[in-house]
Amino acid sequence: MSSKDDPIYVVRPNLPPFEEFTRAVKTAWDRRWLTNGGALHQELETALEKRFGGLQVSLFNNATIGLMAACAALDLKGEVITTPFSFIATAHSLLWNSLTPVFVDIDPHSLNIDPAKVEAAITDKTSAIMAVHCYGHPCDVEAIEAIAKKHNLKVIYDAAHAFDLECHCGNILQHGDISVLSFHATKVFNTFEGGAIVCKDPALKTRIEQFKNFGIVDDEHIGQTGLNGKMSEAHAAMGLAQLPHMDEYRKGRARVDALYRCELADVKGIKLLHSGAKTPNYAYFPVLITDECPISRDALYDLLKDHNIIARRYFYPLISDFPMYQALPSSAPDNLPIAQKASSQILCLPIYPDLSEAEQMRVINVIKEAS
Ligand code: T4K
Repeated sequence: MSSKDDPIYVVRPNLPPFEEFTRAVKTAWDRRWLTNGGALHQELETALEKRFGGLQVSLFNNATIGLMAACAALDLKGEVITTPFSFIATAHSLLWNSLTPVFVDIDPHSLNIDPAKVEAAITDKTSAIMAVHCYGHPCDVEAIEAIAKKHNLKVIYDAAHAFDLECHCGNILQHGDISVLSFHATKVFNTFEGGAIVCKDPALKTRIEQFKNFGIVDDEHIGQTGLNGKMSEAHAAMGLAQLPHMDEYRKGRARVDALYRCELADVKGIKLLHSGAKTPNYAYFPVLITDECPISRDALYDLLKDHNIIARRYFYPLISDFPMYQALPSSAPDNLPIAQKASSQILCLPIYPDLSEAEQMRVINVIKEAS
């Protein structure tokens, strides 16, 4: 039973019944097989491949290492066009591969990378586009793919927010050369920490599998400067225990999404965003606190905190404003006016499957009273 003063966080991890997790993990105990591609790892990988309609899945210990592996597996060089409006891991994966991020502005409605700006930023050094389905709102995949095809570029989707997300042509993960999912505790599907690379090409999956296992080809050969990106059996057990509950989790988040939309639709200065997905995953509930709102975004964020409601400003500051990116020519604020504005107005409200109506009304009432 929660009290009226208990903290309400932006997200809380989905948790299956504890015994379902321990039952799964006990099988690894009994086998004394804890990591390095064990039976649970294999079972989760196969279950996800089936769920994703036959795409190739390679499990990882988190999405950040997955993004780094994706760049290495595609042998990217030079510049990669990307969005400044994301979690820092998106761009860090490029720096770790000695690639230069080239930031382009975002679309004001989806807050995803704007394909029209992508084309203008292509140079003879560009090797790829790294786009993000921010908040589980699909990118304009067709436009991105047309540009990539025309200019012979690779496409990586940072799909950290995009588990169980369908655009009008089906599973969003079928697009691009590679998509990278996050299974972090705060994500729609979690394995405590974890992630996966999804691709179509079995040969590419083989390179990725070797990369995540130190680059080992066989017991006498190392093919690449790989990393340790493996998912353990305990993490895979958590994933297997979560999978049967995904529909109920989605329904819970859809209920929360619907109540916000109903209660906040007419609140002055609160702009609701729309996912544009055929089947949304309701991963986040972002709103923009616009200039018409009587209270600023930061004042509302602080006010919610005073009520023990821990909303988050995903994504403020912009990646391009952090020290290791600031000096890049593409980081200049006048190159990114829409992203700058969105970053100053964004607020992600609490959403998770078991957020109760009473808890959610606490959030809504603070916003309504302030607006
Ligand atoms: N690309 C994108 C677009 C991403 O958003 C992310 C990660 C990545 C790549 C990289 O994925 P991973 O390498 O992590 O797989 C969180 C997450 O740590 C991060 O995974 C996520 N994006 C990012 C958007 O959010 P923080 O620093 O905001 O997390 P934290 O610890 O403040 O947690 C948020 C709230 O969740 C807390 O206020 C309370 C609640 N919480 C958190 C944890 C960890 C719980 O209730 N239980 C928990 O166990 O980064």
